Amino acid sequence: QINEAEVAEFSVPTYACQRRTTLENHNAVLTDALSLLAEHAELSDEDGRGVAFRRAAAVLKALPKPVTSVKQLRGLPCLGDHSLRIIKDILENRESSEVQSTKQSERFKALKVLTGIFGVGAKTADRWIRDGINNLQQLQDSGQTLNRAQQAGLQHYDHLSQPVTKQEADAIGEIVEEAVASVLPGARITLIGGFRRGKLTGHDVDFLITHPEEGREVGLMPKVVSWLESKGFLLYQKTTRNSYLESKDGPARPASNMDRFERCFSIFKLPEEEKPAAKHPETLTGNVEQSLPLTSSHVSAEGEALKRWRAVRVDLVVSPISQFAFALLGWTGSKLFERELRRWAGHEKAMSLSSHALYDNKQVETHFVQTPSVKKKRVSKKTKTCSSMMT
Ligand code: DCP
Ligand code: MG
Repeated sequence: QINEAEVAEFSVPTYACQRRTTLENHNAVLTDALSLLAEHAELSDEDGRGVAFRRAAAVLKALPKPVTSVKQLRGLPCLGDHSLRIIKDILENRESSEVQSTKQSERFKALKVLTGIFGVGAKTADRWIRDGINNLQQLQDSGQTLNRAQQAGLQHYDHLSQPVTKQEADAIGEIVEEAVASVLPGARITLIGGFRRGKLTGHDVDFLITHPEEGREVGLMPKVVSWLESKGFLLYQKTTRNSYLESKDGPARPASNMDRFERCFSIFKLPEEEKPAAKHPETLTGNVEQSLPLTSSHVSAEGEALKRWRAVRVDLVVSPISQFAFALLGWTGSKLFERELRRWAGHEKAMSLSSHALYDNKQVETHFVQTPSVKKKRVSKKTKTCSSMMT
């Protein structure tokens, strides 16, 4: 019999948002394995399993040193039987057969390549795989109809599958800053997403834009986009407008975790500094632009100056200043941290958190009205802006 006190080596709070978050991961081998299974579950429409693996990985990431035995994990939260089995396998046999077979499965490889195309989600990839499409070449040969996003995603696949560096994110930040300052002096931009958490690379660059005067941000995005387009910085863009106040279920209760800010999904054409033979790693599947170097170039009519550039995914979000704190919090991530923060707010504090506001559920309840036919929750005007409730 093992003495519990002896083996309870680590203490980790239940919710990921209650843990000190660090970029230093002492258990990368284990968390990579669990993250791979999470990714596989997410791509297979098994979100529940996906979250379970993500939570288990997050617990291991929070540990101050490498785990050497499953006994050390006794009493830790979020480690289900399945995750523990994987961990045990790796600790005892150096690898997990389930992880290995998942990684090597043709279906997983195909899902990864196809969903790696900007604009392609798990459902579309699954449909294509059922039609016998497993890679980019087969997709191109198939004559499948692609939407505008997917066409751009396929065209710039090689660039977009390379991680974006902090240096590139900063260079894009300067361009966005200039765009925003030109169309609305006084407007502010903030780097959000993974780079705000201190990550050194990311799959895209995210920016939050606001103006210190409420309302001045209205109509800003189309102007920023026009400016960027006029200077040739955009290879693709799609803007979705702000639908927060017009949503039918009221501003307090977004139907999904997706926020309703005005947002621009784009692919930037980032000019690269001219330096001799910038070396990039080989691409994994690079079927489309195989003959092209990673950095594309234009030769002018005179055949001089090579203008090198690279495609980068950039997300722009505009928030009114009254919701800025919530937008900043909601867009800093990670996705699991945000999910856990909302869960903690709801379960432990009886509050509803979104990227727009924080509501005290008890106070909101008092404003609910009940219509005769259906029980419909409505929020009175009084509770619409609740920045003051943020404690
Ligand atoms: N986010 C969210 N809900 C959305 C969109 C984003 O909660 N509908 C949050 C969580 C993310 C952050 O915004 O952390 C940015 O989204 P990304 O997908 O860009 O994720 P990261 O920036 O964290 O990672 P990466 O480095 O891969 O870009
Ligand atoms: Mg990001």
